[in-house]
Amino acid sequence: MRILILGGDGYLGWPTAMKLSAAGHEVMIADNYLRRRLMREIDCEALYETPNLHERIRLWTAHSGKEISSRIGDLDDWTFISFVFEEFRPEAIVHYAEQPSAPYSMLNRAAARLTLDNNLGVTFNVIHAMNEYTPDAHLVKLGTMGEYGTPNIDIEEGWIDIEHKGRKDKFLFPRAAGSFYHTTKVLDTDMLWFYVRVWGLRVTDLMQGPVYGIKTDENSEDSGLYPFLNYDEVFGTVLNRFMVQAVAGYPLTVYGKGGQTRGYLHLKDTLQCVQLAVETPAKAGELRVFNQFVETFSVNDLAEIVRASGERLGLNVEIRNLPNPRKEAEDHYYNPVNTGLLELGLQPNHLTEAVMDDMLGTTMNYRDQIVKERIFRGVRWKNGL
Ligand code: USQ
Repeated sequence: MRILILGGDGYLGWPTAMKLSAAGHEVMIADNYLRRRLMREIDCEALYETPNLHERIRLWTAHSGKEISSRIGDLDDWTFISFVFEEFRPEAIVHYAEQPSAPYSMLNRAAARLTLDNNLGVTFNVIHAMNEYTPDAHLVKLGTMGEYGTPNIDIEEGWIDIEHKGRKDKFLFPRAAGSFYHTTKVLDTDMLWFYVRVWGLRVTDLMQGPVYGIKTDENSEDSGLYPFLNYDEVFGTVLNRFMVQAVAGYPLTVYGKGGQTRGYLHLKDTLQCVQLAVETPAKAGELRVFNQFVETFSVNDLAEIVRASGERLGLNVEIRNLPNPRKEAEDHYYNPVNTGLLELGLQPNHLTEAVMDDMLGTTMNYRDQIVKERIFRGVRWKNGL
């Protein structure tokens, strides 16, 4: 298939590009290096340097013998995105091209505005470009489990049947996001659902939990192909942060009581899920939603798993509960359904001791590059920084 990966330079986008290229698809990446720019601007650069997209692609071709093409530009700019769609005519589009950080979106007004404009603007342009150039293509859009929040009932897979005063109908499962970033994903979902209804687009919306990990089948022999590994408070996800904290000898930063529970998955499983979704497209006029995670953990569970792994690898890991800078439930019911992707064939990679030790061991290779000041600065949900 011809697959266009929007945001293909990112933590998930680059490994996805290699995975789909390895599987024999024709891959084009579009990216404007927004993530790299924001990381530099707020001093949240990743644990190690990563080559730019052109260099990454050269390394991938040398490693695999396969070609990936790339276009650098802003997908919020209609001239650029329409050029990319007209030129490449994708059969599938994987859309990661969003500002992905909840804390970034809560920093200040300008950061919230950038998140709103970029995320909604790009999704809007993608929808219009599909309608104009590739109306039969399939959009695989990265949403987030955080769209649902933490309701006191089971979380269904995207939709819920409701019986009200003797009548029944099916609705999008109620959304109650916990950050402004997550809210932009809810707005994306609503916008997609509107255009699916009126224009009959094919869309898969993946409600993904926090991702962890570095190595995949494609990059494990060449660290030049690794994705960014962020450990800072803004762009790092919790388990990746805890690994770096453990290596740095920095007490693990559990926010509040640590009972916050989410559905987690290894980077390899993100790739499997996206590949499965791309290769079994949604029907025309269907908004298909999958809950994309493998297992649930509380923050306390993760801290304990990292502490135990550290002990096995000779690190002395401390855990510290900090006042929670976010506004979120710290002790709550959480029971989301995730059968859709398993039915499509997902073979989960669980967070076993071996997986944890391998990730922590890899992180230890970069011990000297850790900048401790980046680990915690306390971006508060109420008044930003
Ligand atoms: N947390 C800590 N200590 C830390 C960092 C985080 O206790 O040092 C807690 C947070 O308060 C939260 C949980 O760990 O309760 C997860 O936080 P996170 O930063 O790993 O994840 P989040 O901000 O929700 O965002 C990440 C990705 C985002 C994706 C989302 C999936 O950055 O792109 O959409 O995970 S989900 O969480 O399911 O919404």
